[in-house]
Amino acid sequence: MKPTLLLLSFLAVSPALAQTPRPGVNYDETKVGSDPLPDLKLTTAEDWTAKRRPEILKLFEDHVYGKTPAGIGTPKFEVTAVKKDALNGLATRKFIHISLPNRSSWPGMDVMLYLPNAEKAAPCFVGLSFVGNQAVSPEPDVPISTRWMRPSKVKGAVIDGRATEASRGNSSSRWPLEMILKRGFAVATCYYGDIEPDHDDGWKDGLRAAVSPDGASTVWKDGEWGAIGAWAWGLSRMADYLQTDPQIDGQHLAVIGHSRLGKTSLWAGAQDERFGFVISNNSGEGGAALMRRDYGETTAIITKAFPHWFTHTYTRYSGNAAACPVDAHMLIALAAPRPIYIASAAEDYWADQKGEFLSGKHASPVYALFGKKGIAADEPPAIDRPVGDFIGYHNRTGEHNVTDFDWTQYLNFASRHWGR
Ligand code: GTR
Repeated sequence: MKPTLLLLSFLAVSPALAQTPRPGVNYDETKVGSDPLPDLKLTTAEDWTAKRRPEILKLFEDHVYGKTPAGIGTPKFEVTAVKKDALNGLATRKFIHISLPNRSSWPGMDVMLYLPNAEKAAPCFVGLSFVGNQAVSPEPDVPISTRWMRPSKVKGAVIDGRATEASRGNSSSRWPLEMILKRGFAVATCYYGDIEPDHDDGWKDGLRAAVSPDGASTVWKDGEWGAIGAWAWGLSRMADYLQTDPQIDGQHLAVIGHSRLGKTSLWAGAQDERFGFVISNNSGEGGAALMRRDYGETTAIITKAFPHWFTHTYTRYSGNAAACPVDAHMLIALAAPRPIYIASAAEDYWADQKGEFLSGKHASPVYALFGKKGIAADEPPAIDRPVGDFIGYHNRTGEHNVTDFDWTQYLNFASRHWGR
């Protein structure tokens, strides 16, 4: 197959949607560039599974996220609390502490799990949060995270790097628990900072230092993992626990994440095929958006602002994305033939909505190898019009966020593919 040519724009961005330009950032569709995407080199489904998929996975390890080290250890699960009448009787709520007995310097992760109060084992959405369990849940008895946290937009919610009472429920609109539980799905979540605090030196207090032979003196080399890799590892440990819980249908786990945690969700889904459905909510650059398109955030911007998220090698592609042997369509393709959903938001130009659509579009030939339809349309759909079969896509009204509209599509997609 010939390398796919990036399509130059067919539609100029409508003036009504035009983004306030940031100096040095391109929002002009005619200037996105036309570098060809790396060739998927497709032959057969068998060849993809046995050869090409592992090759591409390794390219993402070497050039983008780094390799998850082997031999980290066997996690220990402690169910620390169970409440059978959570959310006014709708759900059972459990807290599970996941730790590594052989890595005692890592404080471990506190997972919050909501299960529908039903006889049948429930399929489960698995995702990390930005501000802790107390911010996800509307319930006042959820312990407040004691870990380091980034400053919050909500006044008083985080003081001196710690969450306060004012953080309670702040993220609950992003986690519509009732809606999800009423549809028969469970939700497992955990604060991402439990795994590694999200700042340049956060790794020193997180999993990566605990696992590295050089501890907090480690000098990270090309191909070694970054924070996204560590967070993705945490998602897989949540899957480990969920597969032991008889109230969970461990064959039906969906991994979900927003923004930097959407990048994380894609990387977790790429590495861990137990995630039978992968969801990227507004993941943008370094996630679902094609890096070869110069639109909104670029490799140059992200590697300067957040070098700790990625492997060191990735900085080579700053201002030079065309030299990177992978692009986002290959990351999406790593989910094949499992269902995957990519969501954009109409005001989230920074994440490059069209670049997110095109990664799904250009991953579709891999799904075709398996006799599955990805995205048939050549052009992004109208706002609020979901498209796609095994690769779903929508561009929702509004800004960079997770809303009920997004969740409705994920629930519908999961129900459709899982017959639930
Ligand atoms: C932005 C970053 C994006 C996205 C976002 C987020 O500042 O440039 O790539 O990850 O943060 O995670 O909220």
